[in-house]
Amino acid sequence: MEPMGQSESREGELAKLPPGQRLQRGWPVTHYGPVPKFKPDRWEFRVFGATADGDKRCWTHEEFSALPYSTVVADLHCVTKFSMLDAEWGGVSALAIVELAPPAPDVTHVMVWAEYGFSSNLRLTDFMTETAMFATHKDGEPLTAEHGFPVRLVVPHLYAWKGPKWVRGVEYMTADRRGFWEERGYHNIGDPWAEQRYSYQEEPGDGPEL
Ligand SMILES: Nc1nc2c(c(=O)[nH]1)N[C@H]1C(S)=C(S)[C@@H](COP(=O)(O)O)O[C@H]1N2
Ligand SMILES: [Mo]
Repeated sequence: MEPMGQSESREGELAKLPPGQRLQRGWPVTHYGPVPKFKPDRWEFRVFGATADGDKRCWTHEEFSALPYSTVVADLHCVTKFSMLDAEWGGVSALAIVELAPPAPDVTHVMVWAEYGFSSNLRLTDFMTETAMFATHKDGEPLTAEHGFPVRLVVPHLYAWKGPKWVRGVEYMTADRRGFWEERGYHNIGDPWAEQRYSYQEEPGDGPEL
């Protein structure tokens, strides 16, 4: 018998893995392209598109840092099949952003935009979940540059590509449009529990025509 440490049992950990995923110790860096350089005086976080009042919202880094801070403990599932469990993400919840910048009633999807034009689309219902978070911190420490400093999105119930690092804005949309990886063969919805990895698995209604 193995001694049970203070961390949870191996069985408990394995039960948290979506199908086809394996446990990852440590935190690898996974993304396409270079790590952007943070320029505090040029940085802003924008909410635009179909807002309720038609106006954009814009926060400087200082203003964004002063928004309500909360934490969520959640797992990260990469479609390349590793999962990192029990990260504590700190930052501004997606629900807080929606409250500060309400979408128009006919908004169905959001596009989350990051540096260099990286983007990911989400259904509004996936975006507006209690655990979706614009994270600035992990386990109490500010994010490092390669993990998305100053802000990355985490949407724990979807594959991790749905959470851009280096986020710069949110676009409210009244129709769905594919983001960066969704245009390049990845599933439009990306539920790891249903193993929605690739766009060829999509059912009618899961996404816009390819
Ligand atoms: N801007 C940007 N964000 C991104 C990606 C990317 O290519 N560009 N890759 C995603 C993928 S596929 C994963 S698995 C996670 C990895 O986050 P990590 O490097 O902090 O582990 O970032 C996501 N966010
Ligand atoms: Mo990934």
